[in-house]
Amino acid sequence: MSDTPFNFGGLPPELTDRAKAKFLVLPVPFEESVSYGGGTGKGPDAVIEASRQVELWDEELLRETCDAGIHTLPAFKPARAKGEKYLKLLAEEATALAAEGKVLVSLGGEHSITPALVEGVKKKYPKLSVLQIDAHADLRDEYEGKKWSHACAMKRVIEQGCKLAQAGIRNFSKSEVPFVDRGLVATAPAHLTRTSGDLRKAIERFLEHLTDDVYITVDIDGLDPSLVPGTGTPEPGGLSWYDTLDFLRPIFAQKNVVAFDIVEVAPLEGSSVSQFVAAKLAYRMMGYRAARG
Ligand SMILES: [Mn+2]
Repeated sequence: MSDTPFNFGGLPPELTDRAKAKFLVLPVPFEESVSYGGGTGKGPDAVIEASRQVELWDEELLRETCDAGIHTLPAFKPARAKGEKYLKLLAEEATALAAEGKVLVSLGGEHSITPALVEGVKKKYPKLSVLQIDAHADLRDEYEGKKWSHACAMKRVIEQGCKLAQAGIRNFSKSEVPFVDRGLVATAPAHLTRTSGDLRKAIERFLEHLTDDVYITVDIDGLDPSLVPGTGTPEPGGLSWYDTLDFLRPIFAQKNVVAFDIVEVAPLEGSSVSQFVAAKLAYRMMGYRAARG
C-alpha cells in the first residue's frame, strides 16, 4: 500500500479537494497532561495510517462515504507552543476552520483538546451542545494542578455554557459527583445501559437534552478495552462496537452534527486494532453525517 496517499482514507486527489470536501480532518497530536499510559501524541498518524486500510464501501450505509470529499489537513503543530498556549491557538484554528462551514473531524491527541475545539466551533454555532462517549466523566475542576488536564475536559466544556450528554461513563471521582447528571449534564453510566431498552431510553433523554447543533467527542476509552486496548486508561465494562453505533446513529439522524473528534488513541507496539477501530468509527461517523445531507 506504499502508493496509497497518506491522507484519511488513502484517497486520490479528486476526492480530497479542499474546496469541494464535506469533511476536514485535523490531526491534533497533543500529549502533555497524560496521567497514566502515554502515546496519544502518536494517535493521529496511526489512525490516518489505519484509515488507508478501511474499506471505502460502508457495509451498513451501502455507499462510499468518501464521495462527499474528505480533506486531511497538516497536523496542528504551532512552533514553540505548549500547554495552554497550544490550546489557545487550537481554539483560534478551530474558529477559522468552522467558519468554512464544513464538518470538522479532529483526531487526538489527549482529551484536553476538546474544550479548545468546542470553543472554536461554538463561535459559528452559539447554541452548540456536546455528546461525549468516554469511560471517564472528565468533570474534575483540576487535576495534578492543571485546569486544562484531560481529566477536566468536560468541566471546561460546561463552563462554556454547553449542555452535555455523556455515555459509556464508568469512572467517577467523588469531586465530580455534584456535576454528574445535574444542571447542564445528562449522564448515562455504562452499567445502566447494558440492555437495548435502557440504551434506547438514554438516547431519548439525550435527544431531548441536546440542542440542534451538536459536537460529538469520542474518547476511545469509552469503548471496551477488549476492542481498543491502545488507550491511556483502559477501563473494563465499556461500550461494544454496536452499542457505540446505537448511541451515535440517532444523534446524527436527528441533530445537526457540526463537528466531532476521536481522542486518546495510544497505539500499541505490534497491534493495529485500536487505531483501526478508531479509523473505522471516524469513517462511519462521516457516513452518518453525509447521509443527512
Ligand atoms: Mn476523556
